[in-house]
Amino acid sequence: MEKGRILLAVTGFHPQRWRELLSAEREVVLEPDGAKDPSITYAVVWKQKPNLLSSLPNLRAIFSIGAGVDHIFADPGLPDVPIVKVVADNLTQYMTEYVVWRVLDHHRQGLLYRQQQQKKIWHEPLQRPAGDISVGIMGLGNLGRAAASVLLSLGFAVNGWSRTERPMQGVATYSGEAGLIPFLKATDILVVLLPLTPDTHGIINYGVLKELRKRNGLGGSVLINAGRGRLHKDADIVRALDDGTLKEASLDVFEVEPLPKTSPLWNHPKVFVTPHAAATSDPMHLAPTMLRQMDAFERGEKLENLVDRKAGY
Ligand code: NDP
Ligand code: OXD
Repeated sequence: MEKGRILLAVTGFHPQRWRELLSAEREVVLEPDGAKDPSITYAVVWKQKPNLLSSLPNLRAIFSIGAGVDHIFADPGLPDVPIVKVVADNLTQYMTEYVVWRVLDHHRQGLLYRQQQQKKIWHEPLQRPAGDISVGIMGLGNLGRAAASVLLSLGFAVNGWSRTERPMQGVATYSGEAGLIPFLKATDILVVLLPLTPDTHGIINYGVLKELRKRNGLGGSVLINAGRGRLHKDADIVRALDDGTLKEASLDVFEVEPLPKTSPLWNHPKVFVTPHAAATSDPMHLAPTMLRQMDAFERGEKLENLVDRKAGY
């Protein structure tokens, strides 16, 4: 089979590096030049323009530049071809670092120490051991499981919640709607690593935050969201922080990105903001895997890391 051409269709950043790396082995056409081009068989995308992919008559597969694929499903004219998501050690490592960094900062009272330092206060607060704290990971998939195993090795108690039952050694696992409340009630630090789907949209609301365990060694419950912003409601988080339902939050993702300058989250004293930077898709690591998959597909082999279109992730 002839080597198919690639349409590179991204918004929000310049895809130069992706273009260089993919063109090492295949012809790459930059959107918008490729519309209706019959020689294009693959699309490599991040937030592609709506109805663009449906204009390609011979498209055979879509490759997401991220682990999340909600940006692809946002296209009303999405063609019915296989979608491949990112599963890569390099991305998983970044996310594990982010989760462990934020969990440790909340657990080791980083916010209090930063405040004390500003006021030149020399005071050692009571510090509980990690084993007194339970971290609940919402979304026990590729990223959630990797973070869970490092948190376990640090001595935290770890809970996990998934759509289907996902047993994991050392982790108390819960699943589905019936498992959600028991999972929350056993959780001090909630780490959200869910995909955004019609089922998970807005799932982290005020009512859910109310269910978290509050009488714990942390002095309150904590939210860390590195999944997607539209899993939560920004206003519900502010409300929960202001009335003490939440002690602190680390947010990497927001309902609207970039986070509008008018958002109260920017200046909230209990919030730590990062600009959707928890785990970056590094083309140096990901482009070669995509090229390898395209070659294998053309030899008649199956694509790996396929998205389940019905589940939406
Ligand atoms: P996976 O597909 O491997 O895992 C998703 C997990 O979420 C699975 O455990 C799945 O359950 C669970 N899940 C999905 N829907 C539901 C539901 N309705 N109820 C309960 N659990 C549910 O994804 P990854 O771990 O690779 O990535 C997770 C998300 O992280 C991405 O979709 C993306 O949004 C986000 N992300 C954010 C980044 C950032 O920089 N902030 C970087 C990379 C990813 P089950 O196991 O039963 O299928
Ligand atoms: C991803 C992301 O989904 O970076 O990979 O958000």
